[in-house]
Amino acid sequence: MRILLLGGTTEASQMATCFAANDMDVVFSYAGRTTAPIAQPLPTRIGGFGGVDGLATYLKSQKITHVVDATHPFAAGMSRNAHAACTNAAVPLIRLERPAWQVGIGDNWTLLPDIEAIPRALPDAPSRIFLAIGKQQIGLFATQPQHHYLLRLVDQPAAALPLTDTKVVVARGPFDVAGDAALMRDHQITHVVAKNSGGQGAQAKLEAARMLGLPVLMAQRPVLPGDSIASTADEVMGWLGHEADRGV
Ligand code: 3Y8
Ligand code: NAP
Repeated sequence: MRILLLGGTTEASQMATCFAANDMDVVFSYAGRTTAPIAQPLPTRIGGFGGVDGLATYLKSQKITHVVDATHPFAAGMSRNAHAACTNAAVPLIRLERPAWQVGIGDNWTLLPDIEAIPRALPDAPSRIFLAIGKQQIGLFATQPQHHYLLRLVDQPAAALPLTDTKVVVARGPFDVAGDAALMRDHQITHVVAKNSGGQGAQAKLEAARMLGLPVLMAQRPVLPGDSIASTADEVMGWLGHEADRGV
């Protein structure tokens, strides 16, 4: 059994620790989105595969027998490519995915179908927006230049940002409620923008928003293919054991 673990999330790091503890033959894969990703206890590759065909070629050349997709719920491109490549190559695939956040008492959420729908859901009047969605999609908000944007990014931006009135905070999660509440108060935030990532790493801003009585514009997750889904590392280990029993 030789496993490709598609990473980039807390769950992927937990899965990596489990695989390493069991001395399993695994390659960990990062997209290469950040300058200094967290080191993993497994042999690690960094960078794209070159689409579905590139991934299929990788599976064959590396003699991968199973793929665990532990990428982020919003990493739809990778998950869709993994499903297509594994289907073509008849390599078993499972997705390790954390449950979505559910709105709770005291939350003031507006649910949007995706990130693209959020800019036009913002108020017309100039406001102070906490954009905690990374850097890849902040350009969408250029259509709403009247606002001040607080951007939390993993790395200092290398190029000019597509927004004018911004304040950048460079920080890597997981975050805590007290820190996020202080950040929002210090920057007099009026609205929080988030994607329904689930998990603990990005949840603090939602609890801080509830504490401060701030509205949250929440993007729903993309729909992903595949019917083998696990929510814990143990479930993945069980699936692999079952696969091994099947002689796969
Ligand atoms: C490169 C690997 C681990 C994984 C830690 C998790 C938790 C901390 C919270 C906020 C939200 C956001 C963002 C976030 C969190 C964890 C997890 C998570 C959100 C690293 C990492 C990589 C990335 C990529 C990065 C994205 C961006 C998203 C920032 C490493 C640190 C906003 C998602 O600047 C960029 O281009 C950043 C891009 C994709 C979302 C986006 O669309 O911009 N993650 N994040 C992975 C790779 O190269 O394959 O550098 O160590 C991983 C983590 N980020 O092992 O403990 O599991 O979610 N990551 C979101 O959830 O909204 C921050 O600020 O409140
Ligand atoms: P994406 O849009 O779904 O993927 C775009 C392309 O990036 C993929 O087609 C693939 O390139 C490459 N890629 C993505 N994940 C990869 C991986 N683990 N290993 C190798 N190549 C990968 O991905 P994304 O949303 O930019 O996320 C990139 C990474 O950040 C993922 O590992 C994800 O888990 C992590 N992350 C994302 C978010 C988020 O909000 N999107 C949050 C936290 C962490 P090729 O087509 O060339 O193969």
